[in-house]
Amino acid sequence: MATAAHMLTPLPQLSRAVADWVNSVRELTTPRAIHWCEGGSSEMADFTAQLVRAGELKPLNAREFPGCHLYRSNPNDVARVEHLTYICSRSQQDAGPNNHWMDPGKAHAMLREFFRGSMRERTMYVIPYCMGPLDSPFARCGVEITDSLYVALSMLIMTRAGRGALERIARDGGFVRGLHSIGELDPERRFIMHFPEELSIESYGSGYGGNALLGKKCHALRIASWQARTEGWLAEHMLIVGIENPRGETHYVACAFPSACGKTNLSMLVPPASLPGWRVHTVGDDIAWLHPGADGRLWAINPESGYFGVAPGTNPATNSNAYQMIRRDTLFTNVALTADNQPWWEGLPGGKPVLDWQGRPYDPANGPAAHPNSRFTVSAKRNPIYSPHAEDAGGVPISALVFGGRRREVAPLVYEARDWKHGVLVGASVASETTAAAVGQVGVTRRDPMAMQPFCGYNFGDYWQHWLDVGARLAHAPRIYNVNWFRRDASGKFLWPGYGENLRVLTWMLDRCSGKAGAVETAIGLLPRPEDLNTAGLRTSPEALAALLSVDPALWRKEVADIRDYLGKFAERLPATLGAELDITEKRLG
Ligand code: GTP
Ligand code: SPV
Ligand code: MN
Repeated sequence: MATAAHMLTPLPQLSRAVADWVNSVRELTTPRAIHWCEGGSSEMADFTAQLVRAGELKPLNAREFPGCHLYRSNPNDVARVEHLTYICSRSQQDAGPNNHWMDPGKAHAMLREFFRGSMRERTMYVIPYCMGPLDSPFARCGVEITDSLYVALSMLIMTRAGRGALERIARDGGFVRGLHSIGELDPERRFIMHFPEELSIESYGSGYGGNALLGKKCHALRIASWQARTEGWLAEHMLIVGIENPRGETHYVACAFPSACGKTNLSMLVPPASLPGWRVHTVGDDIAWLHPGADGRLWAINPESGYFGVAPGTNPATNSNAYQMIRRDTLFTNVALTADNQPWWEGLPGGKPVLDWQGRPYDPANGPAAHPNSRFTVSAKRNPIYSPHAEDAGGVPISALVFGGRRREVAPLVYEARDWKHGVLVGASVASETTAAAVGQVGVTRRDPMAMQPFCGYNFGDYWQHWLDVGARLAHAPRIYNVNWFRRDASGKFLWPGYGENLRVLTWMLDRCSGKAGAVETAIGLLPRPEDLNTAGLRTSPEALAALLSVDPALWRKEVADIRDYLGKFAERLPATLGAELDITEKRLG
C-alpha cells in the first residue's frame, strides 16, 4: 500500500547524524533557506523550472529536443582542476607521489574560512544519494550539501538521490560527507579536498562536473578507492558493457580509458552491419565497483544512474544510441546553438552554429563553437540499450578487463597480457594524450595508470599491490587486455575506424577467453594476427591493419626505459612483482 506524502517522516528527522552535520554546515555557511531533496521527477521538474526562471537554464527547440535545456557555465569553470585537487590523508606517503597532498588540519582550516558565510542569500540543498542500486550490498551512500541548484539537479540525474538513500543511511549508519559551495567561482579560491580517513570531501569555487558533483569522481573514485583497499575490492574509472553473441550468450567486459578516450562510446557501441546478430548492453559508462565473488569471479556494479558525457564527436553515424538518448530530457552544458535553438557541437554532420558556447555570435576566430569539454547530463533510463542487468544488486560477472589510452604511436590496436601480474604492469604502464576534460595543455602524453592518475585516492604503489592481491584471490580472474583506438599514420590520420568497429576487437578478446581465437606471442604480450580478427566488411586496408598490429622493438625499448623511470618514483611502495614483469618484457625485446 502506498504511503500518503503527509504520512512520511520529514527528511530532517530520518537520520540524526545527517541532521547534526547539516546543522553544523548551516551555522558555518549561513544559507537563507535549506531544501532537503526528496528525489523523484516532480522535484526535478521543479528545479528545472526554477533554473529557467532564474535565466540559468535555456529551454531548447521543443520539437527537436523536447525537455532539453542548455546551461552555460562561467568560462573560467569548464573542466576538472587536477592542480587544485588534493588528497588530505594524515600521512603524505599514503597519498603518494601521484597526488597533491595537504595536511588535513591545514586544509580544513583554509576551507573553513572559504565556507564561512559562503551561502548567504542562497538556498542550501541537502542531497542524500546512493552510489549503486539501493538494494545492493556493494552500494555506498553519501550526502552532498551544495548551494548550486544546477549541481543539485545534476546529482538527481546522476545518482539515486533522495528519500530512499537517506533511509538507507539511517539504516546503515555511515555516509560520505560532501560539502560544496560555488563560492565566488574564482579560480584563485578553488579547491577540491578529500579526507579519506574521515570519509569527507570539501569542494569550493567550481560548479563543473567532476569538481562539484561529489558523488562521481570525488566519492565513487577517490574516497571509494581508499575504502575499497581496506575492504578488498576495486573502485575503477571503467565502463561496463555486456556483449551478446549471435547465440544469445552475454559476456561482460570492463574497460579503463582516461577521460575523453572513448568509454561512453564503447559502452553504447552500435555493431556494424557486417557483424549481424551481435548486441550490446550498457551497464555503466564511467565508473565500476568490482568485487571478488564467492565463485572466484569478479563482479561489477555501476555506482551511477546517469551519464555526464562528452558532446563533441557524438553523432548519429558514430553512435546512434548515444545520439538518440540525448534527444529528450537532457541537460547540455557549454554547447553551441543553431538559429532554430538546437544544441550544436563539432562533429555533427548537419546544422550550423550561430551562437558559441559562451553565447557570443559564432566566429571561428574564437575557436570551436562548442567547448571541447561540453557535455550532456542524462538519465541512464534514456539509453536505448541500458542493460536489463544494470540494476542487479549483485552486479554482473566480468570476463575481461581492458586498459587503453590515446596514443598516436607505440601502443598497438590490442594485446593480451601474459597473466594477471603482467596485466597489472600493463595497466600501471598506460600512457595517454591529455584531453580537454581537465584544465591544462591538451595532447601531451603522460602516464595515466589504469586511467586513475586523476582519481586514485592513495599511493599508486599501494594501489598496484592491492590489484595484485585482488587477483590472487580470484580463481577465475578476468583476462587483461590493452587497446589503442587512436594510432595514427604519418599524415596524422587515425589508422583504425573506431566506434562500432571496436566490436571486432572485443569479440577477439571474448573468443580468447573461451579458447577459440589465435594470437602470436610478442615481447609485450599476445597480439592477434590479421586473420585472428573478424574483418568481414571491415574497410581498413591490409597495410593499415599490419601497422595497427605491429610492435616496433626500438620504440618499445624506449618505452620500457620510460616505464622503469616512471615506476621508480614509487620505489618506496612499488611491488617487486612489477619490476620483475618489466624485466621479462625487456629481456624479450632483446
Ligand atoms: P569521460 O566522460 O571524460 O570519462 O570520457 P569517455 O572516456 O567516456 O570518452 P567518450 O566516449 O565521451 O569519447 C571522447 C571523445 O573521443 C569523443 O569526441 C568521441 O567521439 C571520441 N571517440 C570515442 N571513441 C572513439 C573511437 O573509437 N575512435 C575515435 N577516433 N574517436 C573516438
Ligand atoms: C572525466 O573527466 O573523466 C569525466 C567528467 O568523466 S568529470 O565528471 O568531470 O570527471
Ligand atoms: Mn570519466
